[in-house]
Amino acid sequence: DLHPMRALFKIPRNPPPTLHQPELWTGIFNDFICKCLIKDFELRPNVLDLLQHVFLQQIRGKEKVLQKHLMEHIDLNQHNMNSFTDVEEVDDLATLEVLDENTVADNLQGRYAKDQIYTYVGDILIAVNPFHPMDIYTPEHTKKYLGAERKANPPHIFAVADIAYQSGVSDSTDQCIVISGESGAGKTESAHLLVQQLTFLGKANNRELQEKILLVNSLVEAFGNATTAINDNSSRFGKYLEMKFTSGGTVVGAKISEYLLEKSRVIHQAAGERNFHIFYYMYAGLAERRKLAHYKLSDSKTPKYLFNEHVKLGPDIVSNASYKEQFDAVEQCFKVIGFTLEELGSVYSTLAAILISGDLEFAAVASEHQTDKSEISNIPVLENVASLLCIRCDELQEALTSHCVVARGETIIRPNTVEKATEVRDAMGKALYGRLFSWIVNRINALLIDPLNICVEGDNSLNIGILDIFGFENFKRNSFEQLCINIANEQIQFYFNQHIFTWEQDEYLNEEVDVRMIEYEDNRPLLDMFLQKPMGLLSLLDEESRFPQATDQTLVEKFEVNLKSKHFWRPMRVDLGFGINHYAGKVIYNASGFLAKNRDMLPADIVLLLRSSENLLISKLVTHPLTKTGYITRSLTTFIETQSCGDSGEATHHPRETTNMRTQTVSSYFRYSLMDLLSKMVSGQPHFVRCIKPNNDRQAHRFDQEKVVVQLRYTGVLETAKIRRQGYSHRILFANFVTRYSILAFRANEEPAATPESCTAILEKAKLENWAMGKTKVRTPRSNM
Ligand code: AOV
Ligand code: MG
Repeated sequence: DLHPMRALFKIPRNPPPTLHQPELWTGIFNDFICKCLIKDFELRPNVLDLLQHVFLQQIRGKEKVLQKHLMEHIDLNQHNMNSFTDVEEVDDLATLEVLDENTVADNLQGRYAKDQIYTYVGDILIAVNPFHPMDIYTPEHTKKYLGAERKANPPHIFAVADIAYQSGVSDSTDQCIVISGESGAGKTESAHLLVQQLTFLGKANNRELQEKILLVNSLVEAFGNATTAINDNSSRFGKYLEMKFTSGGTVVGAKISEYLLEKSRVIHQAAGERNFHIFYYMYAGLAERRKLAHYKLSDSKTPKYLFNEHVKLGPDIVSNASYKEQFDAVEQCFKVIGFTLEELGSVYSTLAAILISGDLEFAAVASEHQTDKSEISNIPVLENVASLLCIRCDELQEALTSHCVVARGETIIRPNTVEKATEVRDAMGKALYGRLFSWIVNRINALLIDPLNICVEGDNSLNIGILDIFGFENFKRNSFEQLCINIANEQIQFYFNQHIFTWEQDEYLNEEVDVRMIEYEDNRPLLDMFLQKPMGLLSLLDEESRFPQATDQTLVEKFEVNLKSKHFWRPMRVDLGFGINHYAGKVIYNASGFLAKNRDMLPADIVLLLRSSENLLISKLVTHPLTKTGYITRSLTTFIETQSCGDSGEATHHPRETTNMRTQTVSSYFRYSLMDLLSKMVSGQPHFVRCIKPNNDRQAHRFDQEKVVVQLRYTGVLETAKIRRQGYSHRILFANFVTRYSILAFRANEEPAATPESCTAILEKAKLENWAMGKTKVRTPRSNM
């Protein structure tokens, strides 16, 4: 029964051709290929090969083989038939007749009302946050989008996973999916869905591995996400998850890179915000298991680091059922991924030590000679911390309340004031947490980078990376963390622009194709203002951080004198305030604490003490040069030498370790991270997902047009639609075009040269119009033209 084939190839019913009529079949085949061309229905090369093979077989009269192949083909590609039915135009904004802000917003709103949260702009996916659970991520959907033609199904995040996977496998090139959008827009959820679909696509032979990969996100997010004023599950770090596949497309492992965890959250949370999830999960989980005491925690007195005076977050932590469940889930993730019970115990001890250290109190010791000495006023707390960290109590006290200075070869011990001791305490908490986080990530990587050693050396393995960072933020009060987060977003936007506009239009010029250039908002001047050396904002911050006498006030003044940019301004009546006109809007920052946060000092006394810990994990945290932690002993100058803008090769190397005790500043580490990230993104073929937040109240079914229009504007969606509509993006190298479509104008056994002439012959034979011939590529018309 050739019925499905009949529909696909439009085989006449009356009279039906028999398998003995080769000319008739060739005609049908040609029509089919032609239609593919016109409909912009990309035949994947392997499918085309198969088809050609099938027809060649047929022409030679091998009917049985033909029939088998055809049936197989059709079996695999049932969905292809849909692509010949008319597709709703609104699925792709680039196909809109009228392209302006309102039409685009109306279109998205109309779709949103019908719960169609996904829309394409050419090859880019727009995802509007539904703010309610959707039933479009079921196993049925997973299957529906498997190897499906883009137009066969409504736009979907699974389709993005599929195209990345298919092009990765067929072209043997690394792929990179870049997810962007402001805080709470849905980036992290999208990243989860992509991993889910990619794991399915890359069917591991090993179920266990599949399960592990699916758990990675949940585990790192328990440690790296927190409730903020904008998002209850806000990412407080940047995450690049690379899934590794064999050249044949089987998933064999995963690797995470983390960027710039917001460590300051450990010791302080802004109004209405919380500490990292894991602390609450653990607290509630241990309480339920009656194990709080084992970790020196008390259920009657919540640790200060957990208790936010702005929110009523007291006793409910212990009884919170969801926290308890989450704790079980996190522990399960740890176990499945392969952490040992001993490691788990060490992780909990470290977390408990951090929490309890926040309750250490200092009092000034007044003596005749020195009035700036301090001592710990709650020794039982000190004992608990020391016991959890497996270090000596008296040594901890000493490291907190005094510090060593080496002068003329002599070591002198100087006391710490109460203020200084408190700083050291907080610095220790932040450092321990930051390093614990990096250790967990590194450990996951060790367990998950091709654990079965499937990709032997020399195998062209394939990476698909998913970038999910912290989104653009604008709070009532914005500090150093928001500045870093927003610069990172600025960088991603720049990369998007480069890819979509600059490189695209350069290609027009190179190909000498005459098209109208699209104007877009270039945020390069802004990025330069931040990153340039030596007069960019980050360089100025570093310079000021090196002066012991500098204050946050002198820092802001330095900015004001040196930053000659219309994007920088000083607001009236805001002490220590400065404003930046970001691509995504104006933000006023408060420079209070900038210098201290940037210096991010961890006294050597604390490092040496922790190194002596009998807890292997603790001593490892401060001994090993963990990648990406960026505090230990890296020389700033070595570090800066490794950063030549645009030199992606260099940027991936970590700065050399030196014995220099000078600590690296956060901003220089941040700059390095950005370069590292960029080099990763540039090395793969990018796919973009742009998340849009439909309202500020996290409400389902509410579409605030104004809010959406602002996002569409700053992300350049309209311009993207315009450039995609020009259609030159659908272009094929001469060689590929000739291989794919030669059958239309040449005989099967002919091998026409990959020249414009051959392409022209094919296009003319197919009776196509609106095509354009470049110098190396041919632009084919799209169905919407
Ligand atoms: P973000 O990653 O973009 O913010 P999230 O991915 O955490 O944003 O999304 C915020 C919330 O929106 C989630 O917790 C869900 O409640 C909801 N949400 C998002 N996408 C979906 C979806 N596809 N289906 C259902 N609900 C969704 V930040 O990390 O703050 O920048 O730093
Ligand atoms: Mg997130």
